[in-house]
Amino acid sequence: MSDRYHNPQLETMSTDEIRSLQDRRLRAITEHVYARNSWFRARLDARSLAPADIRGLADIGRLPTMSKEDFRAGYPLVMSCVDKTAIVEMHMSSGSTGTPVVMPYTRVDIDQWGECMARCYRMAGADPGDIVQITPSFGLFNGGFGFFHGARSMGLFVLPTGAGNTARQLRLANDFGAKVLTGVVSYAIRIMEVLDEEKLPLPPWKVGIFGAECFSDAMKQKVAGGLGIEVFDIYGMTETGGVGTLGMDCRAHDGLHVWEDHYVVEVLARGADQPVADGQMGELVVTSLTREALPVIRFRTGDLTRVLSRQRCACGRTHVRVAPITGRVDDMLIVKGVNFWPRQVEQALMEIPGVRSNYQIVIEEVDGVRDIRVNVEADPGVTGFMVEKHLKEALGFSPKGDVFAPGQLPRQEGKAQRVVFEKK
Ligand code: DLL
Repeated sequence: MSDRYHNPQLETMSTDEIRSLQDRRLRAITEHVYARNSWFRARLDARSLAPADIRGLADIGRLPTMSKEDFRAGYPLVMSCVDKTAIVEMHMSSGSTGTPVVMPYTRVDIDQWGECMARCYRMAGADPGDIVQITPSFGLFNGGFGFFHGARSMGLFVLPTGAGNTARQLRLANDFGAKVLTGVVSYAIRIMEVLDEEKLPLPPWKVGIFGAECFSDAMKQKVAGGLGIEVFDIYGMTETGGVGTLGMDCRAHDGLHVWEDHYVVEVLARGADQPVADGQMGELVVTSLTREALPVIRFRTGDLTRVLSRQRCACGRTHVRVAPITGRVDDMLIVKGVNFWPRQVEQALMEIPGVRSNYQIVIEEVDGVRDIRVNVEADPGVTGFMVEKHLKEALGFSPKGDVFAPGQLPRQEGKAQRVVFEKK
């Protein structure tokens, strides 16, 4: 399969070249954080490690891991490795606990982000001059600006609609001829609904780049069919520098390509510092090699995945590929002794003909005993019994299934809240 690259030399370099680049960059970033920031210095000192002890990738396991809690405790700029005057932008995520995680950027960091994102656009098949519709808000959430910086690096025409007013967005997309649609997964679903409700013509998009939420294969197919586009799964997070920094799938759709010249990824056993074998599921741990303001060193992302392949992909790229994110370490649900991920429920629901894309998994707890109810929007003719039967086949146990008319379940702006806990 032929593919297009933003940076052919770096995207297709040999595995040996990638490894020696990573060795060099790991040494440099360890020296950088040690020299520039007392929080990082104290962490290495506590292990009696000097930067010179980290000679390359083989020593990465000697470095301590860091977590979201460190970011929260370090609010606002405790972990920054540059002078405040060198910071040109910041993004922030608040998550469920509300304490912010802040990521500052230097000019160099913005260029690094733009480079990662431009590779993603190109990998999806965008051509210079194409119109990209950016639907996340331009604010503290990194989505809007990330898609923007990449579009600038690649030379796309930016249609910066931001969030909301979906009918107007669709009109603009049609009037100007948007070719690339970007956003969070739930917004792709919202767009399908509005197209249907308002009977608007389908804009001439050719690709959709979505992420920020788990995305089952069945939902990807539904979005691809509903919007008439090829769908890509883009990955990144505030702590690694935002959307697209960690990679995306290519047109072969055979795993997410991680940008290994910028990031080292390890898959560790849950709650432990031991790597699992390739192919085994574990927690993704990330080290950023090229970021200045706040590099992460062995950051425990909380996201679950596995290494799919270290071989050259059909698209020609050589960087490691990981599976689409299955869920978060703390997302696994246990009901009546059965363990499952919300993504499995989504996959099962989307396989039922007539079931729409909006759903909720309600975990009810009565006197400490958990039960599960699945609320789903569907066309007339779909019954609770049909939903229950299919979920039983897919999950091995029988949750209650309640069917609602389209538009009746709650919707959130931004990421959807799919799992709801109710205590009685
Ligand atoms: O969600 C970055 C982003 C924006 C990605 C727009 C894609 C599109 P945060 O708000 O910091 O940043 O949330 C990061 O979201 O640790 C994952 O749990 C989840 N996540 C991000 N991308 C994906 C994906 C953005 N493609 C957290 N699949 C991460 C599954 C994802 N989960």
